[in-house]
Amino acid sequence: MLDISDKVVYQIYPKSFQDTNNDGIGDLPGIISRLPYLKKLGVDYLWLTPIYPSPQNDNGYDVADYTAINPTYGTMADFETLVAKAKALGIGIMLDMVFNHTSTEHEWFQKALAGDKKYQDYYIFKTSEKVPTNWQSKFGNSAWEYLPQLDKWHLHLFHTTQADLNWENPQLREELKDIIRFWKAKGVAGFRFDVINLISKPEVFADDFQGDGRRFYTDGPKVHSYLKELVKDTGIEDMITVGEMSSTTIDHCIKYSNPAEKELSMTFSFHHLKIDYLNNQKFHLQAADLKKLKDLFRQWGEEMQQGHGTNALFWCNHDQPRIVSRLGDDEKHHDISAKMLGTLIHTMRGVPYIYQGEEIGMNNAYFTDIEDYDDIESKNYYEILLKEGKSKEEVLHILRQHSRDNSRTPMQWDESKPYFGFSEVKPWLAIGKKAHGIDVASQVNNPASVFSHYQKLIALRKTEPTISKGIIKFLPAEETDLMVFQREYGDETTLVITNLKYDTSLHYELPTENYQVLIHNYDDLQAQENKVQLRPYESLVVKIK
Ligand code: TEU
Ligand code: CA
Repeated sequence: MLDISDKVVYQIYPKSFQDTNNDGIGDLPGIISRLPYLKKLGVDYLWLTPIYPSPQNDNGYDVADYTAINPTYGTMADFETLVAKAKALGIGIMLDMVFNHTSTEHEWFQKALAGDKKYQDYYIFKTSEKVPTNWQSKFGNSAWEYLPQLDKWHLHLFHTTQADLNWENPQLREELKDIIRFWKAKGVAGFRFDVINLISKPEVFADDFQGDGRRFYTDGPKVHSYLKELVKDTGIEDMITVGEMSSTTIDHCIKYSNPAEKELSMTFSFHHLKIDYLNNQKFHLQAADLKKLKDLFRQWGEEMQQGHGTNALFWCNHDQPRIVSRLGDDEKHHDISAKMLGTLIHTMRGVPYIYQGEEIGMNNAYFTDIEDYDDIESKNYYEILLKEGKSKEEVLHILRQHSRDNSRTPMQWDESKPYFGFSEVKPWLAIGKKAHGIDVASQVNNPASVFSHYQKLIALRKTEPTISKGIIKFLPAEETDLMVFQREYGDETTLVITNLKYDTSLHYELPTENYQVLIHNYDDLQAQENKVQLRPYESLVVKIK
């Protein structure tokens, strides 16, 4: 089994990372040109979100050809160069496998539309007088689309042009294994599996009178056997793999990631990123529930450990708002809170992920007009929320908090250049409105920068066995906003004490006054013997002697 305990993964959204042919869109040569930067940061793997031919209705998660490169991003030769150059730097490439659905422009779906029975059985078609079930798409509205030319409905848990695949069909499963084999042969180091826990649909498709239908297809009856078969038949159990698990449970994530199960190396779960959803609804806001956050980190940290599962540790990705704007303070305590949030993720048990721009503290987009947005989910919900009676300003306020475009604004390389050095022409999505003063150029050689703090966190995971291999134990903290956990390995203990809030100074009594500070996000430490004071967003990591 691959030892990934001291590894860190960097997620690249190629469309927004670096443009080199001045079409305003990021590309593979752009990623190649930034490998030295990524090496300096110290990451071990690069997860690329989909780079395959796609109509881009969902920015590439609508795949039209799984074994080719979208010409907008470059050529297969560019990809092979990226793999080789990354490997020469000790960096592995992870590709995104979108196996729950294909684009309706995929040749399989086109053949199905043309009446080819073999390919119709690659998808989920239903003949029905009315919509087969009342299930909702995750992007809003019905999860079924009627196809007049076939007089059938097809299932799409996401956009109407993302048709769900029928994993019951062994021929389809063989096709997907060949895709894995193709990229393995290209030298990729691992795979991220998109919403892989939705692939096992129920025998009977019934209406859901308690919800949007997700309870019928999430962590479905055959999901583990499908995964075991895919991993075994493609021989990827010794590669780094991660499954994106939508609305999942700890028990399933233990089964998905316990090495004895021979499924995946680790899982993404999202419960900790719904603490500011009112009634679990993304586009209805509430203040972040920090007590719930603490409980979730403890529960997922300790119970996954108990079951020998592995959490992918993350705040940010291409679907999530920027964490410093979401849970930190991007006005008064920008760097301090960005460093605190990074410290939390990088000292817990699991494999940390850094999303492009998180390492320099990039903020949300703060767009002010629906025309600024690109994301299909945001545009769908703009209409849905207006129909619910919300005003335009209310809806734009909600999108400013939770739109996926918050994380998709161009990477901010160098403010002295046009478009922050991302491109020489207007990018496909506008630079964020709170980008000023936040760029790689001003941070990469500044020891006090957010970048340098992330560099230290990554290095700490490689030098500090308590962090890479230690067990995790959450300690009681009477203050709601104080999160305390320790990592134990052999006779060594590392303590992580964090003040999650902006307006309080909290005190904590260390078990001894013999400690060594491993990393800290303030310049000075306010302590009397073993009593430390934690100012707003203060995060202190100490090794107990
Ligand atoms: O995301 C699935 C997913 O759970 C999120 O899209 C979430 O449902 C959505 O953001 C609402 O909160 C994966 C990809 O990460 C996402 O970019 C794709 O749009 C989606 O699957 C479909 O492939
Ligand atoms: Ca380009």
